[in-house]
Amino acid sequence: MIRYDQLNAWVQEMAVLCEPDEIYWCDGTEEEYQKMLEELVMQKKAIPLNPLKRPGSYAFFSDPSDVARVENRTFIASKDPNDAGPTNNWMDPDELKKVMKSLYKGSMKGRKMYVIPYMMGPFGSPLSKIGIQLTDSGYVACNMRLMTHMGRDVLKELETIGSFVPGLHSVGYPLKDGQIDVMWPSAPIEKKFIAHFPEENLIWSYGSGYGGNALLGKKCLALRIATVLARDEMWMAEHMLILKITNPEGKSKFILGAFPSACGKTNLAMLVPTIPGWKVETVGDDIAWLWMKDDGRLYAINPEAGFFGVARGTSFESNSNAMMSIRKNTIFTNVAITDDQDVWWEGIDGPIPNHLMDWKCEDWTPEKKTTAAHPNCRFTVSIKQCPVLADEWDQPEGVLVSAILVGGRRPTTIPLVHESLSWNHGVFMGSMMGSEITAATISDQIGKVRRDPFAMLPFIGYHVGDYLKHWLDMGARSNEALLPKIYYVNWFRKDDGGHYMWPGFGHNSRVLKWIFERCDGTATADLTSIGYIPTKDAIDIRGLPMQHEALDKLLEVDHDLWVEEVKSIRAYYKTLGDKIPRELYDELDKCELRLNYHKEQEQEVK
Ligand code: O2Y
Ligand code: MN
Repeated sequence: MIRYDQLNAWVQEMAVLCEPDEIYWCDGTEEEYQKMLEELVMQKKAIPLNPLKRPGSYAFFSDPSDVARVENRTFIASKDPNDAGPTNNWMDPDELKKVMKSLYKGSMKGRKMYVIPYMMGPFGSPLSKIGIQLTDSGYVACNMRLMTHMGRDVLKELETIGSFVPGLHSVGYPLKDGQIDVMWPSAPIEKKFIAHFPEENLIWSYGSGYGGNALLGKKCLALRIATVLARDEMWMAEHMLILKITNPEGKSKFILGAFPSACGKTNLAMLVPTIPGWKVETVGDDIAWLWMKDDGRLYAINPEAGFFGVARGTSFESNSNAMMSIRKNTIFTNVAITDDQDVWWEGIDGPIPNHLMDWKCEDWTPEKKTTAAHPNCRFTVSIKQCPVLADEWDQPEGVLVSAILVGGRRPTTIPLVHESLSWNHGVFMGSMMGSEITAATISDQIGKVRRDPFAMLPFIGYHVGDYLKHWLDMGARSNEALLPKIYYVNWFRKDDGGHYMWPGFGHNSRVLKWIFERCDGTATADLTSIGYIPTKDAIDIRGLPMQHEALDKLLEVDHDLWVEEVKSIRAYYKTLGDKIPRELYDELDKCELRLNYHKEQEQEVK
């Protein structure tokens, strides 16, 4: 049982280090939230939006150097570098603490230190975890209120849960006596550190006020630290959406989806089906925590209580439910502002305005070469505002997982959907997923695949090989009949002319329907070298705006390309070192054998 004097002692110790002018314990109430926002407006750090158009909403604008997660400044400071593995930045924990302590010394001078008690996961869930974040950013405190269960109730729950994950955050911009603050205080890149100490379940973040760097409940706790806890306690912390899908007969299932950033996780979680009678509802759009109950089945909770979604590209056409979620009580970051004080970004509905204030707070007209909103502009909103929120979204017992989707952006090779042959084969699929590098990514590797196992590469708090082994170990605790099937989906196949072959968005419900029916044993599939593929008539194509031949092509397995794919996966595994589990090499070998056998058969027929 945690003693509150332990918590107080830590808060005092950090306050002595950071020297804030004031310590403020957040109670999580609506009144407090409104007061914090008013204070930020008074300090000229936020602008209130037009109450007739966007009631209760505010816009913030970051420093141009602080606009996204900083992977090259994110560290896993385990004692042994081999525990962080080849995909993480590592520093010795004592050395990193020494460097960071010298930065934290006096870093909150002239500022208020907010003490934020927050809960990741529903109250009363066996998996939920408490975090306490100390921060000198009012913007962060307001965002945490929307993104987590935050406040007094969490301190009460601490009596039951007994422990918390401490997180210290400073924007790294102390104020001298009488010094005027800037709109978005932050530190230069070389002084930014997003540090995780997995052996102590400790998070230290310095120098950035933006998103994943600063809202410590999200990527730092609910993924990096949680992956370590999950490994040790036999559960899973994953970068996955959770959706509920209901068929016309009223039967529901829950499906998870692991996709890298910019692959439409939020859109899929809020999808509006184009097939009559089917319904999709949202449980979560970014993170899922999974555990196996005594029945041998996997259950999931969403540890978050809000969305921190990419605004750019969001419209009534691409995601009407997201647009309805952000009608009010929303925090916008780095969007453009219209002359009547509403928000705007590239890809939003309607014509391009003749004049805007851009995300750098400068005048903007369509002649300008720059975008008006930053590409990583965001909305923060409570999940409760989602019009298609599933009733089960915060039930402590979680939701039963029927299927897990994995996928990325692959213009070639990967069919629209294929089903795993077994749990281990599904883990193999997850281990090789990734997206093709495009000109939009600054790289000399255009055309190659950037692999991102289970979309977790930036978020695994330990060695990637051990992480994949943990997936296999979870499966070994149950049996195939009880485990969810894993499906590799690819909405991003292109034809020879470079056009997307699949219409995507609401039409993805056609693939979800096939998966739903596979789980029920009523949909048909062909066994191929790479897994089960829908038979020609198994995908519901009523009203689908595309040629049937294109669907055939989307479901084709190109054996020559897959032989190359296998080589590329083998080369990728080598880069990850010798901890890649033998079982995954076995899956790779079996896939290669099946492909070779198929080619031999083909040649015999010729
Ligand atoms: O740029 C940021 O700090 C946000 S990162 C983010 C936010 C919401 C959901 N996912 C992500 C991500 O990078 O995966
Ligand atoms: Mn994410």
